[in-house]
Amino acid sequence: MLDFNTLREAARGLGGKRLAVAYPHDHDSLQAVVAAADQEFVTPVLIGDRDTIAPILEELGTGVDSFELVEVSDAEEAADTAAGMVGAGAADALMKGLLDTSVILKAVLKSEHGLRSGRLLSHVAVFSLPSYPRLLIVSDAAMNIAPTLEQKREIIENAVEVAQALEIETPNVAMLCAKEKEDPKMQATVDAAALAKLNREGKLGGCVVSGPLALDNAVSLEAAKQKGITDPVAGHADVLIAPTIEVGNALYKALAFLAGADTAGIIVGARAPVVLTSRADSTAVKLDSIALAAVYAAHHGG
Ligand code: COD
Repeated sequence: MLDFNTLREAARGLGGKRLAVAYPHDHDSLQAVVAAADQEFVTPVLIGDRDTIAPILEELGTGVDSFELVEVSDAEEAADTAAGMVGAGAADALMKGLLDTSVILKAVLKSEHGLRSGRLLSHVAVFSLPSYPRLLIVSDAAMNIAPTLEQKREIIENAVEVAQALEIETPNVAMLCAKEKEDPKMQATVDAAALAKLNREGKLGGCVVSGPLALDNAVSLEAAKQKGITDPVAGHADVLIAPTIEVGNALYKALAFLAGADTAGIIVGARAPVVLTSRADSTAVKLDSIALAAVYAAHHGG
């Protein structure tokens, strides 16, 4: 199984994949992109304003002429141009620079760019934690706001694809809820039980789905034992599926900002992965997210 060091190793040398970077007008994004190019994770194509990008690259000890650059006049044009390049096959992955999340997501969703594949797009975050012996995948922390049962099923399928790119062949998927028993007053528990049943019936394959499960029982065998929970996923979750964006987002931020996790995140479900980190994320998070996109694209032939 990969940890983040082996993720970086796996990405190194994959540099043939072209990464269209929309509006890299900030130091952190460009620093990550320069490092990703140096380590041959990807070949970046910068889409933005040359006069803004050139001095930042100089500060970083490199020249703008080292990169392919497509000039655009504003953030929206950058998002549309980058999405169009990926849709047309001129790039293999997309990255958000200094622009609003909704601007890049809307560009990705525009049918004319050809990036949509008919599947649900969802955000998949991967964490390496000092306190957990395996990688932990969380979805959806950033895109789908209040997923329906069918959308949760697709969120699971997307997360499983990322897990498999990380060499977790049959991931354990925990449907996060506030308790372990199905309760008609808590829709999340009803959906969780329905998805676990689909999985048992063989209608949702490639993984083992369990739920409803509270967070402690998903990640701690001790906690599960104390509650008398005997479940193959309990204590061994590879993937945590959040019932809403608020749960997913708070979990992401708690792991990244309070628990000292290494973090990477991409949107999957389109024809190519989208690196979608937030402004507050460090350069390391951005670099690891590029590595994840490169490994995912290589695994899925994107
Ligand atoms: N997957 C595939 N198609 C989608 C998806 C999806 N996840 N979401 C919308 N679509 C399709 C719809 O079917 C429709 O055809 C078209 O896209 C437009 O749909 P709308 O009208 O719902 O789209 P928008 O542009 O109003 O909203 C889409 C967003 C992704 C922008 C919206 O869901 C959103 O704001 N999500 C939260 C983003 C956010 O603020 N995250 C904060 C944490 S980083």
